[in-house]
Amino acid sequence: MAKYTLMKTEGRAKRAQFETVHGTIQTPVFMNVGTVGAIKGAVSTMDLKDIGTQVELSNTYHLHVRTGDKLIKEFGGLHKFMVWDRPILTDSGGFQVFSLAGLRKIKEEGVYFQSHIDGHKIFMGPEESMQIQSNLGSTIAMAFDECPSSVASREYVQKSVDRTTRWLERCKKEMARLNSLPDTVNKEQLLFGINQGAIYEDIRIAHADAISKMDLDGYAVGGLAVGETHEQMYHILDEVVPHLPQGKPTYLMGVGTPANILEGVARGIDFFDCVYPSRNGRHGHVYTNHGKMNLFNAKYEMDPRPIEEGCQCPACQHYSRAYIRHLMKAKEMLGMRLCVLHNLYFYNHMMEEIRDALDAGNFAEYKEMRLAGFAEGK
Ligand code: PRF
Ligand code: ZN
Repeated sequence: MAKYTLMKTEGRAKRAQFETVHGTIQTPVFMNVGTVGAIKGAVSTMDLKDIGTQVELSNTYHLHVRTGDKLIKEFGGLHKFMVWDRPILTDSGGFQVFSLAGLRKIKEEGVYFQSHIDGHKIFMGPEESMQIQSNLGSTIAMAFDECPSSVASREYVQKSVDRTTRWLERCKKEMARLNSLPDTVNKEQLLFGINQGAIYEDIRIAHADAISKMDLDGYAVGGLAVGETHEQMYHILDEVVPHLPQGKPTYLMGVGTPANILEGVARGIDFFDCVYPSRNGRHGHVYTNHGKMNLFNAKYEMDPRPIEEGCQCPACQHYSRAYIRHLMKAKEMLGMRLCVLHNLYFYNHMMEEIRDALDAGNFAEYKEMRLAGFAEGK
């Protein structure tokens, strides 16, 4: 049902739009992370509209263990529950299980693990992940994958990737079944496959070729930004993205810094997501055109300027560095909220500039200008 239209290319960079039942996404796009159905830092879905968010991202695992996807389905789905009518992407749970859950055991059928909330035993396999995401009714569901460690052996990675391919086939089948049921929240839910293979190019390429044949709605590159160097990550993207379908959206999972995003766009990525802007904002670290700034620094104590001169975000339109620093030091929630709003606006706005640069055919210059600015430092 979804339609991906490639509007412009510059080198490998793509400027496209992706039409979904919840509206059209202009890419390249940065999805704003709201793990439990809320952007951390007391940011509401009304705020998200003000700061230009196109896609919200939530997590299967978190919503399954707390409040529960069955109740959310009964409520009418995640869109209705969190009051957000634009696209939502849900991550499949695989990655969160590996990074959060207690004792776990990976088997052919799926993963056995303990809840990070109360330790109770849970099983999640491809079918369960698809069922949970279907109950949530997200616009885009992610396939259930294993993200092997960046230092896993070649033998382990090959075995893991083969299993991830079999899991993907099961996800596709289960999603088709769920989308055809009468009481499904979103019968047009889309499925993105995930490429894995750690830093082994040949495993990655063979896997990309295999999943590309499966005619999915989009393709993610997972298993990056998990401890390898930026150069290794860029090299993998150079090798792998050309093996994914040009006529489908690509998604680089969990990436990254503004510089990583510029490099990802240059290598053909459409979708990004990362906790950096919200997590850093909660710690008083804010993004500027000249690198990150720590608002706790004493030099901002009496600084009357906004975080970034000319920034149109809700924080910079009204408040000074001095006041926001004061709020952060006093541990007032408003301090975090203003920093997170600024950071998300900064990312969303950079993506808009990237799209404009691609439209105008000067992305390469834009990228160099931005990277030079970030490198100057604050
Ligand atoms: N798989 C899934 N989600 C993810 C990742 C992955 O490999 C990553 C890796 N950067 C972030 N989020 N399902
Ligand atoms: Zn701002």
